[in-house]
Amino acid sequence: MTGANGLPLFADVPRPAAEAVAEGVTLLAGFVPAADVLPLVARVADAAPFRRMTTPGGRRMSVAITNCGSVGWVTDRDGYRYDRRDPESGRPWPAMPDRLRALAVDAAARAGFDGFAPDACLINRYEPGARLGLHRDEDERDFAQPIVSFSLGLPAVFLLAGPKGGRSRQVPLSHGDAIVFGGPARLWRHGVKPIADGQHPLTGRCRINLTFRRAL
Ligand code: MD6
Ligand code: FE
Repeated sequence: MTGANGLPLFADVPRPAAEAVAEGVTLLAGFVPAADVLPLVARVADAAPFRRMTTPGGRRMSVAITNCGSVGWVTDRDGYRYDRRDPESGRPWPAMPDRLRALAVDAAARAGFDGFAPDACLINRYEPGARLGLHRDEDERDFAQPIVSFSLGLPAVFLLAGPKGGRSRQVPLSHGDAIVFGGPARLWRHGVKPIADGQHPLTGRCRINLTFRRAL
């Protein structure tokens, strides 16, 4: 069977192509199986609810976060760090579901990072207007390991500053997209523009982002 342009149509094309956004930044459009991932996020959030944490500067983040994995990323007046326990409950973070880990490892491998071994998954929840300022992810020990990012729900505009900073590129991220962020880009500054208002059939009025990291 052929499509309108005469090229073959494959009903079961396994997965989307990887697109190099920049050296070390790979976009896997439509990679994330939302129907599998969202229930796992809900289960994590039952055990460790989303909450807005305070930055070292004393501001409350507009983004609400939780974690799963053997460690979780936290922020408070003392700084940013990875912690084995949820500071709200004093309990260990929920374990990283095997299915999530496997998806993250697969995404990393598709972008050329074999052997990714995430021990932390930070889950961000954005309501309309929430944003993430330009930052570098530098609280991890091994910058040879990439970060794998899954986007679900409302769309976002990811801001990507190059190696020298300066004007950021804007990378649109849709429901189901994965980004692998590593190599030369691993320490580049990046952020998320304020989320536009909207409704998504699976998440409602929010965007969910999962970032898988090797922290320790
Ligand atoms: C977000 N992502 O998309 C925030 N960090 O909501 C990040 O801060 C991020 O997507 C490191 C690598 C990939 C990311
Ligand atoms: Fe980041």
